[in-house]
Amino acid sequence: MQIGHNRKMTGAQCIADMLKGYDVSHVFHVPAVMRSAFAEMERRTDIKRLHVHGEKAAAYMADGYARASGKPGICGAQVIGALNLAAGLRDAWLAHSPVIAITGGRDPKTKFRKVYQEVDDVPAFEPVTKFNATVDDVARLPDMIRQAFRVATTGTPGPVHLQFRGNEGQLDAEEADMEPLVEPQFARVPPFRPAPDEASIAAALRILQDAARPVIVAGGGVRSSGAAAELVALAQALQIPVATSLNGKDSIPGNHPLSVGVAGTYSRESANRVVNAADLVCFIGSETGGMTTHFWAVPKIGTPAIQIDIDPQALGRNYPLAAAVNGDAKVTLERMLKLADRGSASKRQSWIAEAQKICGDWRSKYKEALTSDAVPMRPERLCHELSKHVPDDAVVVVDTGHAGMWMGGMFDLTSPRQSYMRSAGHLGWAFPAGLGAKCAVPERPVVTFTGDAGFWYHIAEVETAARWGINAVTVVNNNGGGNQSKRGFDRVYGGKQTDKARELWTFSKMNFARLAEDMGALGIRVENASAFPAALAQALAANRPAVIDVVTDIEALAPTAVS
Ligand SMILES: Cc1ncc(C[n+]2csc(CCOP(=O)(O)OP(=O)(O)O)c2C)c(N)n1
Ligand SMILES: [Mg+2]
Repeated sequence: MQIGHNRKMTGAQCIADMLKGYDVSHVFHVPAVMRSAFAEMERRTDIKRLHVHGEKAAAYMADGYARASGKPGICGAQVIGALNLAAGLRDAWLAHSPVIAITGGRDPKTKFRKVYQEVDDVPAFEPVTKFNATVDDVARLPDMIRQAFRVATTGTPGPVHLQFRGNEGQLDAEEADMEPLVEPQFARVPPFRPAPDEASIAAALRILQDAARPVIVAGGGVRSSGAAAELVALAQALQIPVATSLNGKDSIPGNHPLSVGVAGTYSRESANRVVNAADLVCFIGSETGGMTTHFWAVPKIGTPAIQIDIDPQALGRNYPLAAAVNGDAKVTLERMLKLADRGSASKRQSWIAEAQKICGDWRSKYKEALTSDAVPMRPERLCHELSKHVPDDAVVVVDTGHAGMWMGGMFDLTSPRQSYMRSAGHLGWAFPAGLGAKCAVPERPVVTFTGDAGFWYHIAEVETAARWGINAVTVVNNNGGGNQSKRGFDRVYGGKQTDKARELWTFSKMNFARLAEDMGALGIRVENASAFPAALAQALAANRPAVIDVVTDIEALAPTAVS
């Protein structure tokens, strides 16, 4: 398309052409918003317009789509659903996921007249967006849509909100002279790969190579930069153990000899032990936030540190730095690899042996639980079965709470082609996010892991998955309650929970396989560990969405972090 070729068109035509131009394949929404634009999308494009059951689920689907593909995920709601949608952006905000939310909003003609369903929604989007704006004139659609994609994808990615005038965004039905120009560069993360200055790279490399016991902590910035291969290559060249954050778990396969596991709070003991035994920590694409550092105890503040990040404001936020490198993770690691002194690796032989012994000790400690035949099943065994049987090009999507703890700690990725995406804290995120991921990468298997409390949140979307043929596999760790809460209630009830206490965190026993079948999905109930591999194979081969309902032990508690 050429610049300066305005022509008369409707907002709806402009939106449809631009979203197509940005390579958007799906839009997730609850009616009614952008009705005209959705009709134009049907006429002018092959964009799928998924009508779903709730705005929060729509936002989570867009988020899962974005994290699986790197392309902004688009979701929408009319004015009355706007805050439900805003609530769903909270995880995308915490996880730095590029989601673009479009809502209907106030019309100057009816403002302040107690018009039906209206409040001023814009302020509520402020804490969960990088850019939060109104489009009041149809002629502004082209530049505002471009700005939305630009902001969502650049620097540290994140959500954007555009409110279109009219409770249903009816501004899209108006006409103006417009040019639906797109900038394909901003259709996907990362649009730029800023290279750090050479002096900062040299300083960081010198410190890393001098260290006898360094460790790398790789975060979500490695996954959004697509820098996993470069990270593993540098770790190998210099012989440095790699821990990851939960968000960066797919930076290195769990079965790699240099992988020590996920560090922090929802973590694996070996990772925390290695990080705390290190004499230098190199953070790459990590916020150094509370979860990754177990609230700044892993590593302890004062441990010598270096940091690489695309966001200069992240550098040194929590750990004073011996060297700070500002740039894209992939180009930085490529450059470091080129300059690396491989001869320096030999002095780390004993450190690598120590790290591997710590990992071996972890495996021995948990071997019994990971291979347990107990009925009801142990969640550790379920994670172990997933490590063994998830396909090597799968996208693994994981909820928070115990789901995050079990899978963060006990599950291993076994191939660099696998992806791992996790809830940044919101229970119920994973199931719809897994559906969004499947929309983004339909050719790849998607396996979601959630607890039963997590699954209940958006269970209606099983019907959406069946209606749209979104053939993701959802594994429900079904223990009949939100048992991550058990410890806390044990504490307030002095260690002796009564039946009344259990009312606070347990549910009725449910057969999710049967519910799933009723909604058009394949449902499989697993009550015995030995039945799981065949169930997973059947679910992956089914030509419809599948729910594997795994009955697990309500007394099983995930190990807490060591520091
Ligand atoms: C939106 C939201 N509300 C509440 C919580 C607190 N929370 C964390 S885990 C959990 C219970 C999880 O239950 P379930 O998904 O069944 O997993 P389980 O602990 O039983 O394995 C709750 C309520 C949260 N993380 N997010
Ligand atoms: Mg549960």
